[in-house]
Amino acid sequence: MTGIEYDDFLDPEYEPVETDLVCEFRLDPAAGMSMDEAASRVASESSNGTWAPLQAGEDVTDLSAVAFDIDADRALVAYPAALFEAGSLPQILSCIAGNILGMKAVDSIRLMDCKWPASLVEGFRGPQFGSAVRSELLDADDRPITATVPKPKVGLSTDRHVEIGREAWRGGVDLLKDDENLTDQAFNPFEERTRRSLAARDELEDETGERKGYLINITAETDEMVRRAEFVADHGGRFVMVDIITTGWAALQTVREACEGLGLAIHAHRAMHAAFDRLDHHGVSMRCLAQFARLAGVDHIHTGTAGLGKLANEDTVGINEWLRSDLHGLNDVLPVASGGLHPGIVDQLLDAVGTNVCVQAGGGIHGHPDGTEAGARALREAVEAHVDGESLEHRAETVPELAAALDEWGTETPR
Ligand code: RUB
Ligand code: MG
Repeated sequence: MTGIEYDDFLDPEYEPVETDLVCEFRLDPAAGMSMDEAASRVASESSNGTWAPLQAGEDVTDLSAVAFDIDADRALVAYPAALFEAGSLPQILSCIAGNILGMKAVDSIRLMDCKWPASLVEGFRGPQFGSAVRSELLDADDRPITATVPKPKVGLSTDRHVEIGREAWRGGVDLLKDDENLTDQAFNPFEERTRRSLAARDELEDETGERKGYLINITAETDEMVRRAEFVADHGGRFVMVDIITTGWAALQTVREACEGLGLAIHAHRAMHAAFDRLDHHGVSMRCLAQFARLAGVDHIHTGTAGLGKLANEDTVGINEWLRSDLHGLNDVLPVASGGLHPGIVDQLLDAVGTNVCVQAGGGIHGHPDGTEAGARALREAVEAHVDGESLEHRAETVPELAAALDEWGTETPR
């Protein structure tokens, strides 16, 4: 190849080969620009082109991407695998979700979906446990996992936090999770919270006869996250929580590597995802963010509530299906439904998302009129009723905590 011209990047007849990474974009071309031109500019800027035709000369590997299937506002772009460094999410994202998001050639552009070739997937660790956490780390192999996050999300003293954890575990939830804003603050320091909460977990395991877990938020600067993960493992923890978007993909990959040796499962919280995925015509879809997270190796990830909770969500059901689908042998990821859930919505939620999930509620447990333990029991019973094929109302006849939750919140979705 001696030159790189714009039309090198568009070929309607192109048939992708097995080693290509194929990305689907939604495009709104700038004024005066056709879809074909805009799509070829996307393929160019995200691979080896720029705004001007180039005299590339000799000694250049041909790493051109090609736009090949353009239909209405969608374009597929195929990238040769040699363009990428397998195992480096930052490098891959600098190509397929980099400069192109700000190009004047498009008024808006959204990375919708990716089809990953084996050669790229093999560079990543993927999840250490995935949905196997249900049986390997907990006693929930025949039902959805239940989880709660203490509220208020920040400000609880360590004493109060640990006590709320005890009540929640005693009431029946499997997992206690730190909220995203709680890391290592003076009112509730990380090390003391970890030590005391894990000791409480041990007591509650003895008391209830069930394995319980604590999703400790280790989110911080990368080296500090690794140090915190080691601290958790040293004190008998089996899970850590990482806020994966605010932390960043490279840091997540480093934590995943550390967790391999420590045997810790990673719970991925996704605060800030809406900066990428909330606008349906621009940014990076949650589907793609979930794909990056699976490659990096999280074991659980929040994917929303199929429209039933308090937060706007994109295609929870489709994303969950992708997380469970085969990806060249990589483990699956357990989807977490969270954000405005309460026992009265559980039936509708599990009908929509299936039972291989984690159901997590904050306000829907700690806002129960009779307190946290009653709220936890109501959530667990709602989940069990669904699995048993029993209506919530019928179960509530014998479970006063569930009856009180239904009286309080009904079966409405909150705003
Ligand atoms: C849930 C909570 C979570 C959000 C985020 O509390 O604090 O941070 O649900 O969830 P509550 P997602 O149950 O009181 O709303 O990442 O799925 O949007
Ligand atoms: Mg939260």
